[in-house]
Amino acid sequence: MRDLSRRRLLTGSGAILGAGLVGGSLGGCDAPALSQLATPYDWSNGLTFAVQRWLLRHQPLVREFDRSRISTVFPTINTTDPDDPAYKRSKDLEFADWKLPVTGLIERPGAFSLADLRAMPARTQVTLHSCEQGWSAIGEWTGVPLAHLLAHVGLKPQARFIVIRSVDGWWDSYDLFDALHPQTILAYGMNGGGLPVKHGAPVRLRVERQLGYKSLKYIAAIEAAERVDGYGKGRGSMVAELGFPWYAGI
Ligand SMILES: Nc1nc2c(c(=O)[nH]1)N[C@H]1C(S)=C(S)[C@@H](COP(=O)(O)O)O[C@H]1N2
Ligand SMILES: [Mo]
Repeated sequence: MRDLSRRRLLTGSGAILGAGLVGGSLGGCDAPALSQLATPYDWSNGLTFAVQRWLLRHQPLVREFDRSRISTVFPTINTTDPDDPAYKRSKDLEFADWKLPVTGLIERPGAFSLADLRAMPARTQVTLHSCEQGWSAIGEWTGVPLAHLLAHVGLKPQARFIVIRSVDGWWDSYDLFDALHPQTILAYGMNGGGLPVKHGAPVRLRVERQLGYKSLKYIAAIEAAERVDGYGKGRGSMVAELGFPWYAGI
């Protein structure tokens, strides 16, 4: 009996690893979480990534809360008002001139204004934000699903990652598994109003299955790519270059 369950466990974990590596092929072996296995820490990150991809293979939604659960205080950290002349000008115009370029491996590249995004189908979700710095808060976010925008512009078949850049120099990348998740949205509204500047106006990303640092604020550009090892130092994100995991699944 014991032997059988042990064998089952072993084949089970083999399946998990296999699924992770195949799941990785949604993101590719070039997924930063699987391609840099230099230290035991990298290995454990890679294993976390593989197991989470397997557990979440049916793309379940994260828990959504009732509006009554929205936190009265939602902390804000790092950049809270980008010190960038073009951003400041745009902010003074209430972002009327703001445009979001969508380029790279895209059939119909374009640039979208806030009004363009607001005219697209919207999703509102009340979710728990968890920051790696040890705090969490519940907020309501309204925006257009990234999947909708990407379907609108058409991803080329080679596209496997979405690279996003922010006004303050933050940048990050996401494999299609997370980029196309229904709760991955480009949010322009928070708690029933517009998105405040301190929370990333005019548009921020919400990636609900990862830690707060993956939810980029002050989005400036979106690009579809086949690989991310040509960006920056090749680790797939700014925070990864600082030593944080590229994949911050929770
Ligand atoms: N462009 C940009 N995006 C960012 C950050 C930032 O400083 N700049 N901070 C990140 C971190 S660590 C967290 S926890 C959340 C914080 O979002 P909030 O300030 O709206 O609470 O945004 C993330 N996205
Ligand atoms: Mo964070």
